[in-house]
Amino acid sequence: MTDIKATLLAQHIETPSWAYGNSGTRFKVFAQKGVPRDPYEKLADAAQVHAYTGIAPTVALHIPWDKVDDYADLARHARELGVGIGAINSNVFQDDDYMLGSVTHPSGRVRRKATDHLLECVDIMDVTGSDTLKLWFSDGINYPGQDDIRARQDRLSESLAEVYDRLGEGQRFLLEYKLFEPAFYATDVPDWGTAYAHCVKLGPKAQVVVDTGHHAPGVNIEFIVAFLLREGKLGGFDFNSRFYADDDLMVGAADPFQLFRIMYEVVRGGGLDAGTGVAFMLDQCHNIEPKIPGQIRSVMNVQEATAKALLVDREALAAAQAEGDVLGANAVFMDAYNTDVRPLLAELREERGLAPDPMAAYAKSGYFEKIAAERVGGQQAGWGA
Ligand code: LRH
Ligand code: MN
Repeated sequence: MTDIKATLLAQHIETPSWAYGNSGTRFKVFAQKGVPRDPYEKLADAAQVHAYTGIAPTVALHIPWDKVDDYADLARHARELGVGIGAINSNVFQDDDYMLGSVTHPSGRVRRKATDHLLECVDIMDVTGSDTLKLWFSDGINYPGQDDIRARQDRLSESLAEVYDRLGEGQRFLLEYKLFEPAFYATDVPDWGTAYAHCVKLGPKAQVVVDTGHHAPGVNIEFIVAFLLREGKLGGFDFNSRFYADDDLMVGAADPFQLFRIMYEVVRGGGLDAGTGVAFMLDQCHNIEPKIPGQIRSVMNVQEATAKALLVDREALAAAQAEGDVLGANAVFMDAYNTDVRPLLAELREERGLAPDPMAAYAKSGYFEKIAAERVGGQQAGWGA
């Protein structure tokens, strides 16, 4: 049990700055009281999640949603709050120039503009001390014939190569894939295979990020995780859950069993081992639920799935698998999943001086009432579209 506790104590989940801002769908973005107006206030809210869970010490930024005059000062502010700046997310999906693509656009001028933004994000990494650039491209086409699918891959790899060469010592980029949306016929990085192939060609500083909401219904995500880990190409996760498409709901909310199966392949593949460098990031939108509690609940969902995955009796499982004992093996797996790990996690929190129930402790803290009273006026943060 001590190893399991040690692994859980070392767990590190990164929360996304944009989860603390307003978000929604094309139908409506509902504003909520107390929402941050700038990246400084977003970091303050993220620090609350770390304060009550103990395992969320870094915050991913999104540029330009988190654009500031002085990124070194923002990093200093984060340190004062007891958190750090995590992955830097590029944004080449909201500028009018990118209607027909960004780094894959037919126009060299637009491709240049997009690549320069990616390079600017590496400059921000240099200043904030972040070692990870996360690249997601909304690039794609809506109608057959609209553009040349192969030529767009040539343009994409040219831009990725330039960014790859710009990466400094200890820096890497994670390439994110997504089946569709906003493109509705062909997306230029639609699946893990495309992302993997580009990353293998580029080199060790390029890895794949698995956003759990970016697959076709029915895709076995834990297979992709096992495969990428085996190849040393799993750079990280954008955790969320969904019932239909890229719903960006709380991780584990829609399918806690899937999250358990994913975390089991992470444990089995050494993805929690020190130095493996797999980034466990949340990428969610709390469209109708309170944001900070939503993040606390999400971090706890990953922690619970991880604890259950660590409880799988690996020896018994291997023995049953070797004997071809199908039901026996499945039973060993399900025993772990059906184990209530909440008492173990409450004990772990108390051992490190935290409240056993983070949700209740945050609710009692009065922090929400404080920010709701203070944060009046100004422009609430959102997706800045
Ligand atoms: C795209 C995505 C990507 C982010 C955005 C906030 O759907 O998953 O990771 O840039 O959401
Ligand atoms: Mn994502």
